[in-house]
Amino acid sequence: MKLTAFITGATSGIGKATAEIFAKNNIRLILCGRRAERLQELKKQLGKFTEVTTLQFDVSKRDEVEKAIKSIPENFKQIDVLINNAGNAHGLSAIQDGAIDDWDAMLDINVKGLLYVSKAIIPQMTARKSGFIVNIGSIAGKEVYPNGNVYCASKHAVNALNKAMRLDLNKHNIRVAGIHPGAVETEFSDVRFKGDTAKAKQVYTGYKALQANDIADIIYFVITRPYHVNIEDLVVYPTAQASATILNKA
Ligand code: NDP
Ligand code: 8X3
Repeated sequence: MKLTAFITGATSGIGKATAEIFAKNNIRLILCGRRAERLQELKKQLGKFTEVTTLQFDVSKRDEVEKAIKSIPENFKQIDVLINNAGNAHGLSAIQDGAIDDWDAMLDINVKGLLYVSKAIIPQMTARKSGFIVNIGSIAGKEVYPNGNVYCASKHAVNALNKAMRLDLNKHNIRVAGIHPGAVETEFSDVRFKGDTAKAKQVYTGYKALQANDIADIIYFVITRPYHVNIEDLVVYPTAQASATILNKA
């Protein structure tokens, strides 16, 4: 049976790489993000491999989420796999120096956005007694590092929600998995440092960071196990990284 996957944050990085590997393996795709041009380009590229539809919305805007999900075309409506991936860090500073707008963005997008999307999709999974939810957390959800404060809090919340979903959806036969990467070379640091590309580049220099397709491969592996197998929690580091703060840089 052909699977249908709903991927948030598909316009860049881990979400985009996941869309690519899913498309090449004939998974039907609902691709989401705010950047319309990128969504159109993905539809054009990945449409060569599978059926693709796109939804442009901001996960942190509850009305937009509900409206977008209601507008899914009929032949994409049965969602087998939800990849809760959209998210970013905004800023990196001590708690006393943090910008409240950045805090709002991280909690609204990384936590409430994940909840809004999940709330709109879970009922069809419980009704069918089948489905797979993959939550993209972070090592920032497993430990707290200096200046990471609110981003770490948002990813600790994702970690907690991943566990909560496992518990609450267990009796509905729904699989739930959390994947928690260390440093992945994507647009993540450009966003965190608000377009300061030199600073962003620095994050990934002196060692081989994970690449988006390293995580996408793992997501694909996780969702393609036999239905009775649920990989609940994976922490994935680059070899050069031992914790959020220990990096073996040249
Ligand atoms: P990118 O910045 O490359 O991608 C982020 C994606 O999230 C984009 O597609 C962006 O799309 C989407 N997004 C961001 N804000 C919103 C929003 N308000 N509404 C809808 N979509 C949004 O980063 P990554 O691929 O690295 O990040 C993906 C996930 O992985 C995030 O949850 C991140 O926290 C997590 N992660 C990343 C790590 C890293 O080192 N890179 C490590 C651990 C976890 P658009 O702008 O078009 O809306
Ligand atoms: C991204 C990894 O270490 O910058 O979640 O928080 S880190």
